[in-house]
Amino acid sequence: MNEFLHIQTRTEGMVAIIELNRPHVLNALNRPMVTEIVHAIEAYDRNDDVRVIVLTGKGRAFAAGADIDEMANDDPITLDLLNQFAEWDRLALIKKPMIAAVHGFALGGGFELALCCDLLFASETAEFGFPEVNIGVMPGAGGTQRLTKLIGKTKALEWLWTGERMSAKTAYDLGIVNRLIAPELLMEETMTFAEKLAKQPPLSVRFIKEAVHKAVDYSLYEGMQFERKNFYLLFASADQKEGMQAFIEKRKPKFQGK
Ligand code: CO8
Repeated sequence: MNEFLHIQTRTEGMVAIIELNRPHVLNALNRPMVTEIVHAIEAYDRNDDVRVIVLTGKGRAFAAGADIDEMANDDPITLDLLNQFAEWDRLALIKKPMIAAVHGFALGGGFELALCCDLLFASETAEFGFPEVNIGVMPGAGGTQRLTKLIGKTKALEWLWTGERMSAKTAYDLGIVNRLIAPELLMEETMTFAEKLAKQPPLSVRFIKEAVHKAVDYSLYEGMQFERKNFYLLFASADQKEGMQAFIEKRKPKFQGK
């Protein structure tokens, strides 16, 4: 039973929606909540029925960052022993597509959580940022790395140093956000996309994700070798046979995820 999340599946169980549910503190991420988020995502990653995972927030924020009340009196040794970021690291191993549907604030750890997702759909009124510098710290769950890889060193430094909030439009222009959506249509449009993605052949979707992630971390040559291996591997799947046969027979393919 989750204390800090509201969870449901839609589209015949193919799309899982994980809603952060601590709206009275703008979904500030305390440690048990992060554990719940990671466990819920991992469980859906293992569930054969689920093909796409959507993450969103209840109330007027996606998440306004790590819970400042919880960590205000921490010291470095406590933090090291807690080793809380080991849980965040596991999000990088999720194989299924994850979409963040962001409205309101996505700040600090909340922005980092959104950046752990593969795609980011934002309401036009969403606001992003890394305000950690304003409270004497810095991002700790991948923010400096993921933002820099997305928008480059000089722009990332400016946002990280000033701690200023970025409008959804700016985040879109910088290539952080995939789609800008009217607030009242955010979930509807996210679900339309998620349902479309859920009907794509799951193994292709998974291997494409893996290969694209390697492109971010590997040199072009290493990334290309990895991509090629996954391309060859897909020819062992029933969905490849079905997909190509359906093309030849001019009919719609039926994919089974095998
Ligand atoms: N932690 C704890 N409580 C919070 C947080 C937070 N991050 N953000 C908001 N709240 C609480 C407020 O204290 C307030 O509670 P109460 O009603 O009991 O006073 C309630 O949420 C509503 O907030 P506000 O009244 O402040 O609402 P406003 O609309 O006036 O302001 C803001 C909204 C601008 C978002 C403001 O709340 C704010 O600045 N929040 C803090 C943002 C921030 O600094 N985030 C970064 C935190 S540090 C971090 O994320 C480090 C990441 C490290 C790794 C992650 C590990 C999980």
